[in-house]
Amino acid sequence: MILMESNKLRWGLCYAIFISLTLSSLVRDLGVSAEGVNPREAKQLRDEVREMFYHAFDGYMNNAFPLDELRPLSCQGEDTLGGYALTLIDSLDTLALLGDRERFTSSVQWIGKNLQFNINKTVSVFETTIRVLGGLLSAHLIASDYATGMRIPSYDNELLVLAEDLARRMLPAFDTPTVAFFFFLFLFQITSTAGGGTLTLEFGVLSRLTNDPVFEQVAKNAVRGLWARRSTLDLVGAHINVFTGEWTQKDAGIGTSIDSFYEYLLKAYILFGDEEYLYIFQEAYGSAMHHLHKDPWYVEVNMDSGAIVWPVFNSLQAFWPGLQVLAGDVDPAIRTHTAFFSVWKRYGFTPEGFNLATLSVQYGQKSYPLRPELIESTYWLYKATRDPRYLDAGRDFVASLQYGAKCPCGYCHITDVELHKQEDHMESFFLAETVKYLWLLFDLAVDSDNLVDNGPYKYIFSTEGHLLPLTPQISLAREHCSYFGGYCPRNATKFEQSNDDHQVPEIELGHHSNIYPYHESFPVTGLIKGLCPRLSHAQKYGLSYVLPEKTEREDVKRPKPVITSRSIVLVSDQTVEKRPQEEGFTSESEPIMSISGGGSSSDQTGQELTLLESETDDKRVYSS
Ligand code: DMJ
Repeated sequence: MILMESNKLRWGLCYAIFISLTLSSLVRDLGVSAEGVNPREAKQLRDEVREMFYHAFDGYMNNAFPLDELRPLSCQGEDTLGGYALTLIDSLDTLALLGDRERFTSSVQWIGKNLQFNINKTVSVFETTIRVLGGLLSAHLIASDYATGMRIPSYDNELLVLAEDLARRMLPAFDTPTVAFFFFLFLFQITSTAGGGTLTLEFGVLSRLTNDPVFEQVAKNAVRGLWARRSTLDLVGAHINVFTGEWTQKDAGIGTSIDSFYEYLLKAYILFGDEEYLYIFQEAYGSAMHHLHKDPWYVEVNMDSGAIVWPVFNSLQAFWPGLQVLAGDVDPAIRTHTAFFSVWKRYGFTPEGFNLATLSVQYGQKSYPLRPELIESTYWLYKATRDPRYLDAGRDFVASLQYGAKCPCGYCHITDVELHKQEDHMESFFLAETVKYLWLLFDLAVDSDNLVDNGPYKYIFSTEGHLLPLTPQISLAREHCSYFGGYCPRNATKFEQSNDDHQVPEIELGHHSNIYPYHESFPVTGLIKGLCPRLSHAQKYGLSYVLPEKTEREDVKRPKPVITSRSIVLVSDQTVEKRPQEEGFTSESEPIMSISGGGSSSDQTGQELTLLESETDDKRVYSS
């Protein structure tokens, strides 16, 4: 047994050295750009991205609307979600961002008059929330507000009414016969962690706009339910059975099936000022950086043992550096972006999976379905650092899309990044996110004169790229740790302790006038617990979370809270816990690495829900 373990250890160490040597040369070889983008070229590129948007948007409107999505090769349409003119809804706030008052107005008016949800449909709760609900809410917030410069005079809350109607139809997905044990339910037994943990922004905004707390509550309980089932390593798995609470897929990672769970923890805190999300984010982020981060890459590990199961980069991981910028952890974000971008440079696109052991495209994961994540992170890093290398990366993205993906009526998925073969499909997120982040990147370099970077509010992007403003109606937070989230650079902060628990203490950011002026290597000093005044959530409220009952690992000797019937419990004695970052990270302390093949990299498996209109009363009947 001991011999086996030491053999494994030897192999693990060899493998680690191999990985670090080969990958660093890959990054070195492929991460360099030719001549930098100058201001004139940035303007041209911004205009080119605008044309890209209209090539695809007009292609959709002329050939597919009112169906959900465009088939850009054959110039036809298809219903892919629920038959709700999905691409139009997903495009609304991009139209507003581009300043296209005419098309924004006519689109909002068409949707207000024609869209209805009283049709029997089977839909994905996750996709419907992030694409349709999020699209309606962001457009409502723009169309109803003078300050955005895009207010529609005749607008009478039509999109908000639709959003509320849609969300109410989804509410039964959160009912559960085991409510005391588990706070949420989806009618399909298995949900991805991202599927259950990516509803808080849209449902929270809706609650604050309608003054009905139910939406916010159910979404928050879903997060609590997931977090309550975390492993002793503070990791969550990829899929969970919502009836039994058992993880059906125990691979923990930052990409496929989990990604936006992390994203929404931090963003929900920033948008709503709700410290519970920050507390969970800090725990989850700290653990991810400890167990999943193999600088500059991220791997998937078994959530219980921490052993590597997937040494694979998957394209959904590429949002992470952007999230790290939002959290104020910029240095590792820069390194990881360079690594991820090296994959793009190698193929001209990022494949869904890239094997870090063989340094080749992961079998069965060759496609690039026009995903935005790497571009999103590029925008955030440019915003944080103003390093021109990110504009150079932007130019590469444009070139790849123009030469490889452009097709007669829009932009095509790439089925194989090595062969650059096109497929007749264009996901709505191409217009909601991919083009939006590209345009924002170059606009930032030109004049930043847009709603997001120079608008009346600070905005949070939903995971679908929809703009959610920190207005007083939505955000209880004042200018607290917003753009530095839960990870504040210590020397850029000033804490004002307040006796009033409800008052959010203010933090002064080192670079206040512009959110992110030039990057000077943020001296990130570790997790700041709770609010920036260094009070942990637990210290402040005496709250902790139920953990699954299981034998504690020898090496995880953290005090566990008392279990009660609810997903939060009171604990009297809270000691400040030492986080993994503070403990230091050495490769010697890593678990033995193992490699396994096969598997899939599908996107979040949206739990499905059939919406049936009841004949007899106002109560809707839902079946899967
Ligand atoms: C989008 O629908 C969202 O960004 C989601 O969070 C992940 N998948 C796609 C983009 O790749």
